Amino acid sequence: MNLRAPWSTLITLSAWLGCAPDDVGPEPVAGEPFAIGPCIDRGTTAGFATCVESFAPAAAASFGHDALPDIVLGAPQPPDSGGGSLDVASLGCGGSITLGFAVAAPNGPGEDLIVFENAFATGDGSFAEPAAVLVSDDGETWFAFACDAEGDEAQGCAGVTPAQAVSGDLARDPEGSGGDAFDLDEVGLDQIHWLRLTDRTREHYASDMWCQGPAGGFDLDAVARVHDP
Ligand SMILES: [Ca+2]
Ligand SMILES: [Ca+2]
Repeated sequence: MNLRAPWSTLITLSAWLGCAPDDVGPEPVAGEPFAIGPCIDRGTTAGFATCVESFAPAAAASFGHDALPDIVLGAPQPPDSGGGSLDVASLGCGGSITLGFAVAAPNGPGEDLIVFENAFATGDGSFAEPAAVLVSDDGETWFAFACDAEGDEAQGCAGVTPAQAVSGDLARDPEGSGGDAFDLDEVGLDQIHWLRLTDRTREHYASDMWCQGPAGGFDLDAVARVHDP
């Protein structure tokens, strides 16, 4: 029967990426890590992260969690007006999420990855809820981009620059996408399959002011890969 072929393909791909079909569920529990899989190529979303490998939000955070994993996969969703997107999942202060790419994100010319949070413009910059970015090709050895979360501009962190993209194609072009872009040259990798974000909002503000409630900390919209393999 033809039914066997796609299922066996799914298992093979998922095992290779470390997201087994059995990883689906259970329902998110605030403050407890869990995995959502499998990490399959979702076709039209292949230029973006295609699975959530694990999620460990802060206990208070819950915004968008009922829509995981889809809410953080595929292209970013720009806001209708004013502030940042609400098509996000909040990590809470110190929370972490690990995303997978069924199709590797290669190190091409210039920037290679773009992280979209819902930062929005203010008088002299943006309202940022920064996160440190780590990447891995095999899911075991991780490389961190330098993130100066305690600095005024949170240089090198995600969650700093407002999104500008209004389409999936534009969201993969750092020239017009907005968001925060990262070049794999900085960590010396030829490609990656995994990207981890760890909230650093508490460190950025040196207080828990933006850690409270269901939408505290970094709010993840999407992660794009700039280049095709
Ligand atoms: Ca590059
Ligand atoms: Ca935010």
